Amino acid sequence: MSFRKFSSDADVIAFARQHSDLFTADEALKVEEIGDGNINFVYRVSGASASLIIKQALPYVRIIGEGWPLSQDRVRIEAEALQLEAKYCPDLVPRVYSYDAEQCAIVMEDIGAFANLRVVMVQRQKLPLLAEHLGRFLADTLFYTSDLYLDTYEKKSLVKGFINPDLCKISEELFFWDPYCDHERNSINELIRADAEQLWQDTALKLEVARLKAKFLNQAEALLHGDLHSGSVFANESGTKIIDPEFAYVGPAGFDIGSIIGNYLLNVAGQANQAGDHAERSDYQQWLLAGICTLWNTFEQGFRQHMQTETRDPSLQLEEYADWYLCELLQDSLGYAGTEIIRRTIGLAHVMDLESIEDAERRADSERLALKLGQVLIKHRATINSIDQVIDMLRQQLHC
Ligand code: SR1
Ligand code: MG
Repeated sequence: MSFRKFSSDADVIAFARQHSDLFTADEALKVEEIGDGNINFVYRVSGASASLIIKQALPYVRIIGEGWPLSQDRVRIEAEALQLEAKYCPDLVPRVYSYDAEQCAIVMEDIGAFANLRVVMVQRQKLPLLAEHLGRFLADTLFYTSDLYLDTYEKKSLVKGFINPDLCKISEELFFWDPYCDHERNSINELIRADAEQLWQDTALKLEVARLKAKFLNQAEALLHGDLHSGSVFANESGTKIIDPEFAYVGPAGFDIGSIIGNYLLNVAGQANQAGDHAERSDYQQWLLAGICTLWNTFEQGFRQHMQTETRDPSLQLEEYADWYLCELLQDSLGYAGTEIIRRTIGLAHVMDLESIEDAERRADSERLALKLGQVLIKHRATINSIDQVIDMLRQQLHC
């Protein structure tokens, strides 16, 4: 039998029954297609006693169609990445019940009790454990998949298992190429076109973006989630689930940290002009900045602790090396945060944090602020040695 897109609810239900033992034989099941991402189809199958999620990868990008073919190996990569992440932080990822290579589908835990972080942030909800959870996820997944923990053979085998050229190509182009020229894939609010054109002339910026891209292409440092934006995080008051690691590959650790910090800052930029009470929006911006600080501090503490107690290679055990490594990683993370912010503002794939601002002039103001934050992070990252300096620099830009 060869690959076939699910063609009906009955088809999806039969697959769910075949690949899990959650449901009783006589239980009536219903199916909803709940995918709102750019790339795949996602179904929720639910009955009276239980529910689960099925994600199917078609041989093309969902929002574009057959004109943008995409390897279905991404679904194997996602299933394996989720299973590996679950080894180190089982509470922070959905459980994989089953992976069917032929149907290019993963059957996994329904995380319907959690809300999409992008929506949470647009609605200005404060989740007390979010930043710590994200910091811990990053410390554990990035450390335990790096040469700081794995031996030579384990690490090389990890690199080999996560060769992900189609998905890497998307990021290589959408992060580091399109937004820095007049590319046909870009989507630019006419009101900020002049700002985009100015950015395209900024050679100092483009040099820094080229350096970040070179690391993305060459630095096989740790297994990345690869697409750690707010839409890949589901959270509530007591828990956090990180989903969708189909872009996983072994790359520079700062890319994941920067992607999520960039998404915090996209919301900060959006809050400047969202509808609603000014004091409430400013207070939420402060909460987001404090969250970035907590996220990094949790990450740094966890990662440093792992280095001190679990790095076996004596040549990497020096405390001064840990200091240097973490400072370099902070600077990389800021650079990648900047590229995420810029590509979400003038590139192909935009975000609700900015798009939901109805008034076009106000949206343009937030987009300009986002471009400014992105550029400052990319260009000034080398002057930064601590997260407190980052927050000071951001406050200066935000006048808050
Ligand atoms: C065509 S894919 C556009 C974006 O959606 C994914 O979630 C990734 O972020 C990608 O860059
Ligand atoms: Mg995704």
